[in-house]
Amino acid sequence: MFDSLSTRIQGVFQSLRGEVRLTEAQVEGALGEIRLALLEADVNFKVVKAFVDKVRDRAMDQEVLRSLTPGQHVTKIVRDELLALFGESEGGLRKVAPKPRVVMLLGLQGSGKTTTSGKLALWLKRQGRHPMMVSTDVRRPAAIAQLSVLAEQAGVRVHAPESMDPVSRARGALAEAKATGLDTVIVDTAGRLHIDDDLMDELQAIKEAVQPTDLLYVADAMTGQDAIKSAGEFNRRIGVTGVVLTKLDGDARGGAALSVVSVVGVPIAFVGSGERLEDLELFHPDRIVSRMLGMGDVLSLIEKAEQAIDQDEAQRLEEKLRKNQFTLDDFRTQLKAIRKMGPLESILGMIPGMGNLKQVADNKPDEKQMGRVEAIIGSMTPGERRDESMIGGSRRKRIAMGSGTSVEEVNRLLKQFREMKRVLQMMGQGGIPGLGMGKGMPQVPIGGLRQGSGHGGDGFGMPGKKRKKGGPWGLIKTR
Ligand SMILES: Nc1nc2c(ncn2[C@@H]2O[C@H](COP(=O)(O)OP(=O)(O)OP(=O)(O)O)[C@@H](O)[C@H]2O)c(=O)[nH]1
Ligand SMILES: [Mg+2]
Repeated sequence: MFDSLSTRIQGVFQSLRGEVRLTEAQVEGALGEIRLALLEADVNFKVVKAFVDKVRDRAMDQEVLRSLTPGQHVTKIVRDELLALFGESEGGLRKVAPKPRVVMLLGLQGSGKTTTSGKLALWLKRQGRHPMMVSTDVRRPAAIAQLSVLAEQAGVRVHAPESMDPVSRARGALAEAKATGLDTVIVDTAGRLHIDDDLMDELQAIKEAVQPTDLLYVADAMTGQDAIKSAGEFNRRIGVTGVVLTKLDGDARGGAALSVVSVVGVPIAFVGSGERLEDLELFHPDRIVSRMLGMGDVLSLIEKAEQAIDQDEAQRLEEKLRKNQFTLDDFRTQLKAIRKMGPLESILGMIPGMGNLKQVADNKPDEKQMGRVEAIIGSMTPGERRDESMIGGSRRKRIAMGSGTSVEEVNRLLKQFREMKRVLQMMGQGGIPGLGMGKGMPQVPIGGLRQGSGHGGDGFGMPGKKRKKGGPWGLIKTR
């Protein structure tokens, strides 16, 4: 999301940052480009106009223009105003709710309501809550089954009564949650291609019956301005407390996200960035804006790493690394952790300066090849994994056969593993420079992946010699 918008905005600022003095004409030129970039990203034109006017007002101030770092000043003003577009809210569900809390999802057909119900259930579970789900979509025969499958995947209970009346299904779920002590009821609802009175009446009736604290409008980001128009309509007729923007992994231009608060007047609660249950994130306006301005989304990255990496495991790995006892087994653990963090593309997008690098996209570590690396390590004996120096020619042949790879691949992996060990050793107390994280925190090597050139794009990607010390895939610290 926001890829081309980010590239353009960052381009504007790069040209400004070098300037010792800014003229009004320069600022006006930059604003013109930002205006175009926003319009091309499908941001509502009224929103764009108001935004540019506000930035202009603040940036044309003589104090800004004459300051020592006018470029930075203007960047900061744009950052503030972008944040204002997203509203004050930090996303998520309402802070206060009765128990059990009822969360109702609404929206047009195919926007992602049912998928988001499943994602939300898993998200809540990971927050230590005890959710249950219910489908009130009785028109589409497969809809109820779809929700049950998701509930099973998320490992949460689903209320599945005989009744085919949407209102009594929702009511029944609430009663069951009360009786069994579950703390959240997620109510999935039917969608329509277009807003119609029948649908609105049904939603209204469900709402009155179960009194949801959170009414989340689920909008497909790919449909841009249309999604927002209907959000406004749902808000007027039913009342909406937050928006979930889905399919941000697609080539949505992102304008919808930037317009929704101004146009509909409700904050973005969550964003969906994939089809898997894990692909739901709390909406953090400040992080998204930082990402857009090329400041990277380091916090999200750290959070993902924390979710994927077990703290004790991290300590253990760090200890081993220090003692130079890092083995192929540990390496495999890391690979698994990285894969748990989600699609590599979305991870790369969070690293400062990486999001827009064309060559990163082209050379990004290939998930398939990570699978091959895991297969190779899986075909080794425990002894071999502990001490790779014992893996001679015939063992390599056996491992290649066992993993369905080639001796060359095994050789390459071993060579890269040794190199990685050496580099990790060298980096020692490294960490990622410039992240402003204090010393003395445990460091988790989640490395093992390298983007860019150095080894001919083999995709196995170990931190190569050419990488700067402590690059993003080197050591990541956890809190
Ligand atoms: N890529 C991607 N696909 C998504 C996302 N969220 C949902 N989908 C896909 O969108 C399609 C529709 O999702 P559903 O959850 O069935 O949508 P719905 O709003 O419940 O649809 P109806 O019940 O028919 O109104 C499915 O194929 C989902 O896998 C997302 O964040 N990213
Ligand atoms: Mg559905």
